[in-house]
Amino acid sequence: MRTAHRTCPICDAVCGLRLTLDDAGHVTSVKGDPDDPFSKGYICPKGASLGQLDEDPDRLRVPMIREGDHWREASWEEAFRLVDRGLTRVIETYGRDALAVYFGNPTYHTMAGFMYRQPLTQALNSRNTYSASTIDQIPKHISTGFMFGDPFAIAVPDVDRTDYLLIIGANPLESHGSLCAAPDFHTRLKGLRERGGKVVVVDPRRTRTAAFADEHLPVRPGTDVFLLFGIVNTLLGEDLATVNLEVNGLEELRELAAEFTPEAVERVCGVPAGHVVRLARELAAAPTAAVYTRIGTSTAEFGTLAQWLVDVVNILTGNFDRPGGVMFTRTAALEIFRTGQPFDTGRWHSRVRGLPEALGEFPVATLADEIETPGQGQVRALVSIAGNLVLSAPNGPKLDRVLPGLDFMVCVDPYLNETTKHADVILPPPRIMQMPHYDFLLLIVTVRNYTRFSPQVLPLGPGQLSEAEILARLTLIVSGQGADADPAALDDMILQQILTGAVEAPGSPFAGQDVARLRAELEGDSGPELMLDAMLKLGPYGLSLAKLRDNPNGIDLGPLEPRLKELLNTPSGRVELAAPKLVGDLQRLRERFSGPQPEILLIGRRQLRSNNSWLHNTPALVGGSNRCTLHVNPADVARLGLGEQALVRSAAGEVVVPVEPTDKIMPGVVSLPHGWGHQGSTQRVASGHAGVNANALTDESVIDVLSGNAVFNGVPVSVSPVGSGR
Ligand SMILES: Nc1nc2c(c(=O)[nH]1)N[C@H]1C(S)=C(S)[C@@H](COP(=O)(O)OP(=O)(O)OC[C@H]3O[C@@H](n4cnc5c(=O)[nH]c(N)nc54)[C@H](O)[C@@H]3O)O[C@H]1N2
Ligand SMILES: Nc1nc2c(c(=O)[nH]1)N[C@H]1C(S)=C(S)[C@@H](COP(=O)(O)OP(=O)(O)OC[C@H]3O[C@@H](n4cnc5c(=O)[nH]c(N)nc54)[C@H](O)[C@@H]3O)O[C@H]1N2
Ligand code: SF4
Ligand SMILES: [Mo]
Repeated sequence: MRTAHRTCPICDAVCGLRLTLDDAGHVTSVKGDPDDPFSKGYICPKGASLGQLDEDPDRLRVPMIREGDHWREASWEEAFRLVDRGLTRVIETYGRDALAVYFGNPTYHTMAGFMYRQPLTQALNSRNTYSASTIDQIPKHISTGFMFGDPFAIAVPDVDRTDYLLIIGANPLESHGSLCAAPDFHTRLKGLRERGGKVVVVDPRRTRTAAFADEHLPVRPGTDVFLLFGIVNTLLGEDLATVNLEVNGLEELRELAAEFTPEAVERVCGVPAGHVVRLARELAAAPTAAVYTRIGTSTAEFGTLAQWLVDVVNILTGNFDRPGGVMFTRTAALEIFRTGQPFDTGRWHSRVRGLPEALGEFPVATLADEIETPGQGQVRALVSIAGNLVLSAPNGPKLDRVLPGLDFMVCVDPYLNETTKHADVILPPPRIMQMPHYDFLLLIVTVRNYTRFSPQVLPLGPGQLSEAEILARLTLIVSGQGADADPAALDDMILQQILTGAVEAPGSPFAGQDVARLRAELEGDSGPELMLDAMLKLGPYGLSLAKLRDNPNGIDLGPLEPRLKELLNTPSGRVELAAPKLVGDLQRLRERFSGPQPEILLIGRRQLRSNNSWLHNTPALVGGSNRCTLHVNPADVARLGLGEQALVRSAAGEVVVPVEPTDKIMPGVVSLPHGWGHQGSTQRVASGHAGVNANALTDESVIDVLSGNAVFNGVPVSVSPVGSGR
């Protein structure tokens, strides 16, 4: 028996875990790590199932090659040769834009997913680059890009010190927080209330978070922008604003907000005018306050405007970049993602729908169009890394239909599932216990400065490849170096780039140092570990991989501190409250809400024991309360005459789904969780709990125009009893 320490790789909470393993390498127990200064022993049912997940008998252990409907196991050599032939032929015949890449959510949680993303994208040099960002948080990058000149200037609520937390469209007691890494959100919110603070939740559903809060305000899906404008209108109209940053556009904002009186916004969003006014007054009066929002407002038709106004309210109440308000994390690893370049979107546009690029990517909502529509630049091949787009993308079934038309598809994924079944080759990463772990991305949004590295718990078996090596070899293949090129050479190039960047950066404490000497001092057992060591040594705390190894429970680096001045990168040097592209989207907002509104709107929900599309094969995580059902208010059940099952129809498609009547959801709104609809996968447990694909209803033709983000919340649907009216 032995004990190992490991950060949980599943969700954004980055909990520290303490594992017990037997001599054969089986995980016999998973507990929260009481000595982790950040998560302090917290664990949820998903983390507790990490052992089962890790040893899932349905996980792929070796590369798989598809021949027609038949799959066979293959050696890595054969698999990479085939990938090289398939991808190279497409590039040589049709050009680089014919090869698309998708980086799915788990790439945000692995070291390899972070470290090879840019090299792979650069080597690919295709406009058809896609990631989970455009079915998730891209509106936040765009709004902060325009406001602060830095698309990564994502401020997190200072949950542990604030006196007032307004949560709009997030359910951290079940999602465990996102763009706000805070293990054990529940205890943190309890602490907030115990110190006399207040928590208010705006959500069409009375979620676990809403039920815990002091106050829950139901809102009509997709209309949070109105609520937020009503708050801005009150703050400015009642002279409650205390702006303590250098800003541009305050007067323009005042003019823009003028039409959104509390009475006017009430008519659209359904939150009574009196409450809108009171929220504004409470936010302004609280000693400190923070407004926090996530998926409920981000994957919505006006996602970018909503993210913008959340920061605006935090600025107008004097809470931006100050303790107790919203602040920026200072990460231990050098922030190589901050480019210092001026920010804009639309440097190029997608071929079929003419959608603007954002952060170098096109929206996932148009990937199927680019595959399906013939012509110069048509996508003919796809590299999908940790993605299950048939279940995750808007109108996923459309991808299910068009993926078989590709000339070649390769997936890096541990499962043969709804999406990877279309691949020609699947390259499986090793077991979770065989991967070292560092959260390059999630640690940039922690509510305290914190760091933790987990070495691999078990070594790779003979002939097994690390995910780093898989991605490195893919990178070498798309750069034209073939299936046998040496991944170590790529790692050296990446290291060289990191070190040279730091040495050449203006004002860097490493300016002028000798890159070869810095390189010689690096330590680590793999490319990504050497890269981490470099980034820690070049980072603001002067840490190292060795230091992190000596502190397996993680290191607390102190509370967040103001740092906007350092990040602000607008041409004016000021915060832009009324950036032209943001303001330009207001006309679309007015038009969208001037006519009659749909009678029933579909929204999503996250479930405590699910994680997007990939945990349903773990027996402990399915069944009981974790089912794919449609939440419907009892008044709607009666009005629509629903029985046990309902037919839900949208412009994109239809599903038949079990009805779960609950007064936790407001009338006129129904909710279906995503990540279900398990079909054609070899995941035996998941197939027995199939559920339906929520994204058979979401419409890829409707997007948040500024960011291209998918719209999962506020989808117009009709709901009818099964067996009638078909
Ligand atoms: N209707 C609706 N749709 C949604 C959402 C919603 O709220 N409503 N939410 C959206 C959001 S926020 C997100 S982030 C996306 C997520 O959607 P995706 O990007 O598709 O991500 P996941 O479903 O989390 O996992 C995708 C794949 O990663 C594989 N995987 C797991 N671990 C690893 C690993 O270590 N390495 C590799 N290579 N693969 C791994 C899994 O087997 C799975 O096939 O879904 C989006 N879709
Ligand atoms: N257990 C679990 N945890 C997860 C995940 C998971 O699948 N399961 N996924 C992870 C991922 S990829 C992400 S991005 C995060 C997301 O983290 P969260 O955003 O906290 O997760 P959701 O449960 O989607 O919360 C969105 C809330 O918005 C509400 N909502 C829907 N439409 C609207 C609207 O128009 N306005 C308002 N105000 N609210 C609305 C929904 O009812 C829901 O309660 O969670 C992460 N953590
Ligand atoms: S809350 Fe998230 S990080 Fe923590 S144990 Fe659960 S799944 Fe893992
Ligand atoms: Mo996400």
